[in-house]
This record gives sequence, C-alpha cells and structure tokens, in this order.
Amino acid sequence: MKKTVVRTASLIGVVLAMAPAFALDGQYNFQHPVTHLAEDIFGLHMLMFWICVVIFVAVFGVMFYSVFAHRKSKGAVAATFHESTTVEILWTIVPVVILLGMAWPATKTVLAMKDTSNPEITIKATGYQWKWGYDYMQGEGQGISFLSTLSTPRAQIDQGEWKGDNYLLEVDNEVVVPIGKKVRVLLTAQDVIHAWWVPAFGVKQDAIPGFIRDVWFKAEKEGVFRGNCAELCGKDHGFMPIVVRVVSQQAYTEWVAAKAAPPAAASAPATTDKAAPSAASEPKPAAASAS
Ligand SMILES: [Cu+2]
Repeated sequence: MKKTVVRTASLIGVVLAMAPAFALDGQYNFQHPVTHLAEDIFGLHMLMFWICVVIFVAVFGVMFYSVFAHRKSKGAVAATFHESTTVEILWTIVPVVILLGMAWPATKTVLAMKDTSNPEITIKATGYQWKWGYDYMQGEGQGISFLSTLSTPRAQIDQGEWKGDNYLLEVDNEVVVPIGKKVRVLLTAQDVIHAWWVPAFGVKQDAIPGFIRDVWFKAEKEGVFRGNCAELCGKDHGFMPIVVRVVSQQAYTEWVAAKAAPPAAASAPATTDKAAPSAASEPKPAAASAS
C-alpha cells in the first residue's frame, strides 16, 4: 500500500516536473507565440491551467482525506449541523474572487485583440471553396492581389505518396508581411463561412459572406507561419491552408516591387488572377502545382 502511494506520488511529481517542458516545446501545447498577443493568450492559457490544477488538487485532496480519515470502520460519526452562514459566504466569495482573477487579464487581452485601429498595412482575405484570396488594401503593397491555393501534390493526398513536412499546409502564393508592422486583416467570404486561423499569431476569426470582420497581428519574428481554415466549409475544408511569410522590411519592399512589376515577367499566373474562382467546377487544389 505504502509502495503504491510512493510510486503514484513520484509519477505525479515526474509529470509535474515535465509540465513546463511540454508547455515550452510546442508539441503538446500551443504553437510558439510570434506576436505579443499570442504570448498573452499563451500566458492566459497556462495561468488558467495552473489555477485548474490547484483547485483540482485542493478539492480532491480534501475529499479523499475526508473519506479516508472519517471512515465508518474508524467509528466516525457524521456531523449534524445543517446551515452554516460562514461556510456559505466563503463558498460564494472564494469562487467569485477566483473568477474575477481570471476574467480581469482575459478581458484585457480580448480588448487588445479587438483593437484593430491604426494599422500600417491592411489586407483583405476572402474565403472561397476552397482557397483564399488576398487583396492588399492599404499601406505598402496596396493594390497587390492574388489567390492562394493548396500546393500539396495530389499524389500525396490520393495515392499515399510520401508526405512532405508541410503536408496540406503549403500554398502556391504566400501572404508576405514585414516584421514589426501592425497588419490588419479584413475577413469575408464569397460562398460559405470560413475562418482564418494562424495559431502562432494568436489570430482566429470567422470569414462570413456579406460581413467584414477584422483581426490584427504584429509579427515579432521572421519566418513562415502556417494555419488552416477553421470553419467546416465543405468537402475540401482541410485543403485551404494559410501561409504567412514574415520578412524584413527590405525584403518586403523588394517583394512589393516584384509583385508590382509588369506581368510579362510573372512566373506565377495565378498571382494576378482576380476573377472569382468557379465554385461550380470540380476543385483540384493541387493540380496547378503537381509536377
Ligand atoms: Cu474554409
């Protein structure tokens, strides 16, 4: 009995000791945050998690101790009191304080998420079955417009060919943004509800036909960040990923210049295709890029 208790305790100890590692390596937890907002969200998530752990341990600790220490075989006699004003006040006030302690930082973060004012770049993202359209509306790059379609070869999807690292998370035309700039993303959809979700940015918003919603992010790290459509939108819902490439200011200016260059030099014809995709035709997300 004692051995089992010790073993269980040490197992719990090991799991608790490993918890920060789980939290950090991003494998069993949220992705590494790349914006301050995503960092705040990650912090909130961990704060809530630890509050839940403490409550769980405290409640079950008291419960199991009570069951064990006051068992019938030891001759325990049940208390006979019915109402205790003190206890009732306590079990009202304590949860209220805990909830307020959780709501305060959460509200602060939600308000910050909603503050899309004064963006340096505004991009409109339109959800289609099943791809994304991007229009750079304001700021450096204004006028750039392209469609972003899944580029995973069909053979990987249908014929069990070896799958790359970014299977179903790769596109022909990536969204490119500069580092450290406030980017506002306007979201809408042409057919059904989609959702634009980039976990590393802490950004997730439904794209609804006939409505404009907006989100913002300011990437603090260069790199390629991937996301998905997060609203069930039809049979190729899982085939319309989002890829955002965060580059230096100089690289962004070069990208804008290349995009603005006359289409004669264009290597990717889809980049200037502003026409709405034909929803009626059978979508072949990877056909264009399959070699
Ligand atoms: Cu979708």
